[in-house]
This record gives sequence, C-alpha cells and structure tokens, in this order.
Amino acid sequence: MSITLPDNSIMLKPNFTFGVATASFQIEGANTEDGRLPCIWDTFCATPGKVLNGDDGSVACDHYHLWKEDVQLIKSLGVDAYRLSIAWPRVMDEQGKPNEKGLNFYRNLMEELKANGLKVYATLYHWDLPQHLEDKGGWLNRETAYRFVEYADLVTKELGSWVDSWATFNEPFCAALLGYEVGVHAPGLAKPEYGRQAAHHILLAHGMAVPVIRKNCPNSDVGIVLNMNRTYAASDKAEDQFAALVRETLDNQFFIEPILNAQYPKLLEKVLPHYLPNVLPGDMDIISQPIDFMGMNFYTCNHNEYDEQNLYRDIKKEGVEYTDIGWEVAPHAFSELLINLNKQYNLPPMFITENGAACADELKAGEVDDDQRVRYLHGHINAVNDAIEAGVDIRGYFAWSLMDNFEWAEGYSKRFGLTYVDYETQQRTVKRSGYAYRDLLLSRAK
Ligand code: IFM
Repeated sequence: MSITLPDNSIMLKPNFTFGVATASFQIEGANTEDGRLPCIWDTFCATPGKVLNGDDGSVACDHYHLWKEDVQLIKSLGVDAYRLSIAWPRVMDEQGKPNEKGLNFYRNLMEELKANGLKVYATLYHWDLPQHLEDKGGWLNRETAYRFVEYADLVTKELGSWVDSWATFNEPFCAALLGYEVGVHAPGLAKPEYGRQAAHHILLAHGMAVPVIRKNCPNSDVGIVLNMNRTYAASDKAEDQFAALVRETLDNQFFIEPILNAQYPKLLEKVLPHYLPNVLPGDMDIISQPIDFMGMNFYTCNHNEYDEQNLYRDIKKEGVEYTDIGWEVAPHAFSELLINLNKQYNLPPMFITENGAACADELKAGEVDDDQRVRYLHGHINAVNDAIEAGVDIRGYFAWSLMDNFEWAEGYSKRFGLTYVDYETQQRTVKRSGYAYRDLLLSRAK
C-alpha cells in the first residue's frame, strides 16, 4: 500500500504545502533548562493519577538537544514546511522580560530550518501556559489574555523574520474545555461554567494578538488552528438529529462563529444559554479580526444519540475501524465536514494543520510496518483532495506527527509519529508511513 493522489490533483501542484507538525511540550523535554519556567502541564504531570504511568515532559523526545538532527529528519521526509509551537515559559520570565537562552533555541532551530529550505509554521500557544499565570486564574482570568498579547508581541518581534505563518492558538476547544470543564487536561479544573469562559478569553487573546502580529510581521500569514469533528446522528429520529446538531455546535460552531461572524451560535441562546460566556462590549469585534487562514485539525467523527440530561451522548459504532486511541477512521467525515463548513461560512483559506493516527507500532529488526497509518493517510489525504475538488480553498496539509511524542493524559503510550522514537535511546526510525508520505511528496513535479 502506498499513499497516492489522482494525477491532476491540485495537492500535487507546487503551491500546495505539505508538512509535518509537532508541539513544544510534546517533544522538547529540558523543562528546567536555561531558565524555562514551570508550566501547567509540568504541574499536571506531577499530580498523581492525572497522566498515564506518571509520564511527564522532562525528557520527551529530547528535541531541545537533538534539534539539529531532527531538522535533517524533517528534511529527509521531503516536506515543504515544519509546524512547531513556541513554549511561552521558555522565552519570557515572570516579569515579562525576554529569556534570551530560550529564544536562542528557537532562533537556531528556525535558522537551521530555513537553511534547509523548509518553511516555518509557528503556533504561539499549544497548551503550555506558564504556571505563574495559572496561579492567578489562568484562562478564567481575563488578564491572561493581555499577558498573551505581550508574549505574542515579544515572540513575533524576536522570531518574526524566520516565520512564514503564525497561528495564535492550537485547539482552543481542548485548552479550554478539556482543561477547565472536563478536567482531563491541565490545569485539571472541572466546572461546567468554566470551559466556555476560558474559551472566550482564549478567543479574545487571539483577536487582540492578530493586529500586533501583523504589525510585527507584515510578510507572514496570521490565523488560528481549531480542532473540528463531524458528528452523525445515531438514527433518523428527530431527537438524535438534534443531539448531533448540538454536538457540532458546541465543538465546531462555538469557535468558528465568533471568529468569522462575531457571534456565539444562536442555537445556544435557546437550548444551552448557560454555556454562553460573559462577553464585554466590543469583545466580539476584537475576536472577529480578519485572518489570513484557518487551520483545521481533524482525526475522527462522533455518533451521538439524544440524552435527557446532557442533550447528546456518544455511542460506539459497530463494524468500523478504530485506531489505537479508540478513534474511528472516517475519511468520508473529513471531506464532508470541510464541504459543509464551506457552505455554512465564508471561509478564509484553509490549512489542514494536523491529521494522523495513533497505532500500536512495534520496532522489529530496525523497521516499523505501520500499515494502518499508511491506509489512514491515503484515505485522509484523498478526502482533502475531494474537498478541494468540491470547491473548498485548502492550501496545505500537515501530518501529525513528525515523531512519536508525549500524548498528553495518555503519556507516551500512544504513538502518532511518522517516525518511531525509542524513548530509552532517543533513536529515531522512520516508519513505513514516513517513507510512504515521502514517496508521495517526491512524486510531485519539480
Ligand atoms: O497530540 C495532539 C496534539 O497536541 C493536538 N491535536 C491532537 C493530537 C492527537 O491527540
């Protein structure tokens, strides 16, 4: 099995960007080195029972030391671009002053990426909030949005000359909802009214940072990355159709609608008014700043039936394929979601900023034969192609992930990489999926 696209695919043309993605906390390690401050994920990992096997980010993939080799690894995959995130606690001290050592790590890394002909897609926030800000209320405190703008200002001034594209946030849904409402991610708070308020402050921080980034980096694109799911109704019954609508509204529309249309979804006013955050006058205009792109992270779909108490409930579908993390393989849902959103909104150019599969990979005789991931990538890359053919303006695709890494509450137990990481030796081994991805990219006309 290989990853192929139709010969005439726009994705094979020179302007379409292919890349691989990672995030700071998941790969860097060195979480006390060179003045790096503690972040909420250090605290969460140190709290018994929060992360599987008590795993933490102290070493991870040791990318903080192995970055030069890792740039060669990225290059060897034949990609055009690398998507990374900046660790806020590494580059700014408690007083808001730059940490030069931390900044130098990113300067060196980005210079090396550029020297190797790779475009740099940087995300400012992929969940590693400095702990001292969480101690003052974290994303529940509106002040954190102002601190984020100071951080964005500093980083985009210092690193802007290397960066082609800036994303303010990665997956506000996860940072806010999983972190403050459900409590399975850092900081581990769990109150129904917290999640959407934290989300509002994140969206506000995004909107306030956009003009600052534009001023500092007039030649870079600026946008935001959202995780999105397609939700299907468990049956044709009206109540199940309603449950699926509520679920998509809470997962997707709650984030897209303020950014593109300056409002939270109208449906919520009627059916879940307590899910609407406290909004101050002018907030929605700030949040809906024009953006150059929207990033979509897509992995799976949901099936929901009506539930008296919560309005929707997940059901597991029989006879479908799942990955090692229990997520259904559903490439049809990917193209459908993109096409639906394109009908519902005036979308900016879209980038698929993450897509990939967790598989129970094994290193045998120096090789990893991850057949399921190859099939997953083939199906999903072709789903992107289908959406483009149906008229969606999609400009790039990033596989998650360059290499196996710290999968949040699952610790190191779930492997998403195109490259296998032996956490004892830090040896990297490109998996069959990595070679298949490279072969697809090499097949492009020069
Ligand atoms: O590993 C995560 C990443 O940090 C954010 N998007 C989903 C990935 C897989 O769970």
